[in-house]
Amino acid sequence: MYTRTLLCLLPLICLNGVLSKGRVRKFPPNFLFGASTAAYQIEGGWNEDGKGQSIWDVATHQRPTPIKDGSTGDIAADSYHMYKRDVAMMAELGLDFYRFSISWPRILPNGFADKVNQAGVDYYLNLIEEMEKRNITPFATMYHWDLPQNLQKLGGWTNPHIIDWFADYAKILFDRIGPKVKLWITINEPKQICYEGYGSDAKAPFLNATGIAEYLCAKNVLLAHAKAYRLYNEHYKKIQNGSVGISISCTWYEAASDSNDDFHAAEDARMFDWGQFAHPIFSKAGDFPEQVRRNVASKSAEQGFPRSRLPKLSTKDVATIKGTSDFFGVNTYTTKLAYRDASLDGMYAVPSYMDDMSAVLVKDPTWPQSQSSWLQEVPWGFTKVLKEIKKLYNNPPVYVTENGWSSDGGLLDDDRISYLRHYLGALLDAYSEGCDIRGYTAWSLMDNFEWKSGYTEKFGLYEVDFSSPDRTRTPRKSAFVYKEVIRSRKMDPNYEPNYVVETVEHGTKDDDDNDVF
Ligand code: GBH
Repeated sequence: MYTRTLLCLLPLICLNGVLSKGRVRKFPPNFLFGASTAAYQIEGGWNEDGKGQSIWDVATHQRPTPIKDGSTGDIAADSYHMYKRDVAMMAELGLDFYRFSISWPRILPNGFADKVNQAGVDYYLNLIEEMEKRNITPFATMYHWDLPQNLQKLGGWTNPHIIDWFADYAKILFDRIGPKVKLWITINEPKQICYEGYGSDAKAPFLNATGIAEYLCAKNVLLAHAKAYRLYNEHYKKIQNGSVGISISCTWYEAASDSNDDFHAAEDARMFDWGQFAHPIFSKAGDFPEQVRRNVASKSAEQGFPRSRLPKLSTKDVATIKGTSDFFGVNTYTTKLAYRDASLDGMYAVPSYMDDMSAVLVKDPTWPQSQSSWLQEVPWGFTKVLKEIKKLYNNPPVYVTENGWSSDGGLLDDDRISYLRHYLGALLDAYSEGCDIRGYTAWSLMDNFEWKSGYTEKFGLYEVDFSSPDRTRTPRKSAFVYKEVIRSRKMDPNYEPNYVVETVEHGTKDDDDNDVF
């Protein structure tokens, strides 16, 4: 007591004390805050009102199940019925925008554009209308992984015809939903679609044809994105006046040592992970990054393939893809260390994407660990991702379209609060170094179906009670912290909400629409 009083007589030290967790920092004027979800992860209503089956409906119904807890997204958070509650939550948080995705097979049950399911279109129009009442801007993603099964039968993203199928789907969205949407994302995370879905078995359709399928997919995804972008630009932009972009998952890979080899391992890892998709769209030269073209070509030759397993982008393809994004949507969560180790030759299958990259990727055990094995809190890696995008791609406008933390549940989520504060601080660091960052999106508005992990990893600002028939939603402590950031347009690391778990639980259980804020 005595010591503290004494120290506070010295203004400088006293100030240091007050700022022990860092200083209050302001967000730039016009900076936007949002939260994100994806259709399959929250909607449920998997076979209602004419919806067709997606590759995730098929995957989760497979026996034996590929899903960790044997669960499905049949009901999920039931947002197909609970969307009014979802919008009330957005309003409680004070969100500027909400990023959601549209289910392709809900709009086009067979994947093709011959038959439009009006009930599916109406669901999204109703959601948007509800958001309009609360002044929340819709930020719509056309594709977040729930491919119509009918198209998967034909090879899905490995079939070049999907470029037209996707553009047909985009046209229907622009025609029917476009008048209400000013912010579009064509595709969420091409690398995860291609590598996790086709190159490995981490995501549906579990094709697991590495070294081949992810590269076929990459070319098709890029051309499909570009075709949708150009369609909007040529036929809709003048009337609808919106922006169209793409969301790319960008993990930071840091060299494990200052050796030259590790420097190149980290660079190759970044180029394989996100440069593969960012370069063709955002770089001045276009095309796949040199590191990716070179590595896959030389490995393919060594392995006796008559040509590179990475399909060529023709001069026309390069021109078609280049410049097709009004902003860079960055999904980013974590950082890994990368190194080279020749003695580990043979640790990866041949041929494979990982062998082509030839980097060893590891976690640092000292970094805080979330409930998801791959996700650790490394805020400086976030700053580095944003600065690298500025450097490589001439400082494009950036929306951080996903960022968040997983826990194993519970309402008192101080680990998520710490992550949120540190990542917002890291974002402001990048901003102060000149990065053109326009907005931030928390993943996720609420707990949801975390793909192969089922319901075992909770990312929500709101907890969802998956055992209750009405899927009761309750704000976690982090929701109040985020709400204060949005209200004040400041990040105050010392802000502590007055959060009492019992009261909150009681309040929302009694009345669904109870505004607990
Ligand atoms: C996002 O992807 C998705 O868009 C979203 O649907 C999802 O719910 C959210 O993240 C949370 O997972 O280190 O080899 O184990 C995040 C993309 C997924 C990329 C996990 C890295 C780990 C690969 N990340 N992945 S590995």
